[in-house]
Amino acid sequence: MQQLWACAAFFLLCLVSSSAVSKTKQENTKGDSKDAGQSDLSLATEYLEQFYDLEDESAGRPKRSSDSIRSKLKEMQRFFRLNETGSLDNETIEVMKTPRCGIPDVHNYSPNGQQAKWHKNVISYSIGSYTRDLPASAVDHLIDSALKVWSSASPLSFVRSYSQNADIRVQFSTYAHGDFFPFDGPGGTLAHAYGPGEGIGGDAHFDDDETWSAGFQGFNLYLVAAHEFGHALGLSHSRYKESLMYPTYRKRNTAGNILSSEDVAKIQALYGPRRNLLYDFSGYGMTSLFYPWRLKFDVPQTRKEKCDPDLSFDAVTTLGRDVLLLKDRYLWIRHGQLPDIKEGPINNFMPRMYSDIDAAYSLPRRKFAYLFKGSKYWTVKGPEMKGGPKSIYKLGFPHQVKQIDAAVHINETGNTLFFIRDLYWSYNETARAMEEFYPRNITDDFPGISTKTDAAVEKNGFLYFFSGSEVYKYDYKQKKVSGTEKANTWLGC
Ligand SMILES: *[C@@H]1O[C@H](CO)[C@@H](O)[C@H](O)[C@H]1NC(C)=O
Ligand SMILES: *[C@@H]1O[C@H](CO)[C@@H](O)[C@H](O)[C@H]1NC(C)=O
Ligand SMILES: *[C@@H]1O[C@H](CO)[C@@H](O)[C@H](O)[C@H]1NC(C)=O
Ligand SMILES: *[C@@H]1O[C@H](CO)[C@@H](O)[C@H](O)[C@H]1NC(C)=O
Ligand SMILES: *[C@@H]1O[C@H](CO)[C@@H](O)[C@H](O)[C@H]1NC(C)=O
Ligand SMILES: [Ca+2]
Ligand SMILES: [Zn+2]
Ligand SMILES: [Zn+2]
Repeated sequence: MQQLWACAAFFLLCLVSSSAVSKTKQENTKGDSKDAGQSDLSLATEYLEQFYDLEDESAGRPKRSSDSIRSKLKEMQRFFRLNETGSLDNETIEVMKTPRCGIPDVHNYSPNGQQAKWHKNVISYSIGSYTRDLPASAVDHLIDSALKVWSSASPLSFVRSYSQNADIRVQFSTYAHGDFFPFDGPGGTLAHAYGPGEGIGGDAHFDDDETWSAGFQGFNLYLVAAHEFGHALGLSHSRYKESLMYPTYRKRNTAGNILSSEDVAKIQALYGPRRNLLYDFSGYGMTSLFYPWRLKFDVPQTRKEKCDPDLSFDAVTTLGRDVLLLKDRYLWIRHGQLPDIKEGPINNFMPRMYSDIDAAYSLPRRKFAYLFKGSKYWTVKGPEMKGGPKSIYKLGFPHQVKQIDAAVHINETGNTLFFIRDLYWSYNETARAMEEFYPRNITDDFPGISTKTDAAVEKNGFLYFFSGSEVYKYDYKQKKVSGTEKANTWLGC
């Protein structure tokens, strides 16, 4: 009887699935085939922008050529060992649709020509938030097991911490969660992690719109976490399908060893071979053996004291719901409500950007920020700079201008204001041209703003001018300063 039911159910399933197949086939032949081609093309360009550094077209300024798409496509096909056709064949589309890690395949973890690594062997980790899919104890266990994958192949060991300052902080989030990598709902990107470093360095984020499991349903948390921890320790993506560091997800047996010989070689190239702590004392300082925590202080302490009353900023901009604040080589990202702040050296968020940004602004309708340094500016979307630096003279500045003090986009007018000493320029983002009759005198148009401006940002209908450790809150409908505050209140101090 049970068997009969199974058969009946199976038969029904067959009917349903074959009708589903013929239905989609009909739709395909009936529907405009250009639509399918179009959606594949937009999938492909988004994919290449996210993982292969393809320049973003909607950044406006320079047009992207079909040649650059073709060459990026070939680069992607080379990475995945597909035929390098430079066209969107079925295998290529298939790979692009496979759920994967959010870290680019061309991500450069060695901005200084030196691969980032932890300069200590005992690394702390904390679990800041949990998924709804699994009991907390199961998450604890899977995270612990995923770290053991690496400690069993290297001299590293991992200790659980309950502090905000753990080296590797694990969190589950959906969509925008306070860094440059918003998640994308079910499928697509599963997780991402930052390479070794202060602040956000080493942290691993998991998309909680995925179904996480300890087995074969949805995505296996142990497998994905072990991959992400590879990034947290300094490894980049592998082209070898057998490697744990291969970018796309594949269901596989989790019982045995999940590292390929390449994964082992890469982790040992960074940290050396695994040592048996009980017996092998060779080449291992007695101090570090008996006081492993001492090694923690090998990491240079460059974190800014954010509640210093004299703290000032070089540049401030909103980006979606976030506020980015930059100072020297440090970046804070304030996500939504205080006190959710992510922080770290700029190049930990953006591998090719280092320090001393002069000004920054963002266009809310496009999801871009522009960062200015000297006579150059960069476009930022996601974790990557989009293309190389561009010249500010292309925006219409005269050559006497060598540096911009502050920039702010005014959402209501669609113009961006650039502040340079006691003058300001107005750039029309729709016309992509500097407005006529500028520059104008700042003090004439912004009464009360007379000192040099370090940074400016618009928020909730007010303009905020940062000058040293002071912030002037300017009401531009009333044309007057309506209050002042300390710059560090923007970091919740
Ligand atoms: C590559 O191209 C050859 C010949 O066109 C074809 O036989 C093969 O299946 C292709 N391989 C892949 C991975 O697309
Ligand atoms: C690619 O897929 C389409 C539809 O899925 C099919 O019609 C076509 O024959 C496939 N092409 C190749 C080269 O496999
Ligand atoms: C910008 O202005 C548009 C209308 O001009 C409005 O719909 C949108 O909410 C504003 N965005 C922000 C971030 O203020
Ligand atoms: C910006 O340029 C557009 C198109 O040329 C124009 O319609 C608009 O009025 C300009 N905006 C401002 C604030 O001048
Ligand atoms: C701007 O206005 C102030 C006050 O009126 C004046 O002292 C200053 O010289 C002006 N700057 C320029 C460049 O015109
Ligand atoms: Ca996702
Ligand atoms: Zn990855
Ligand atoms: Zn993230």
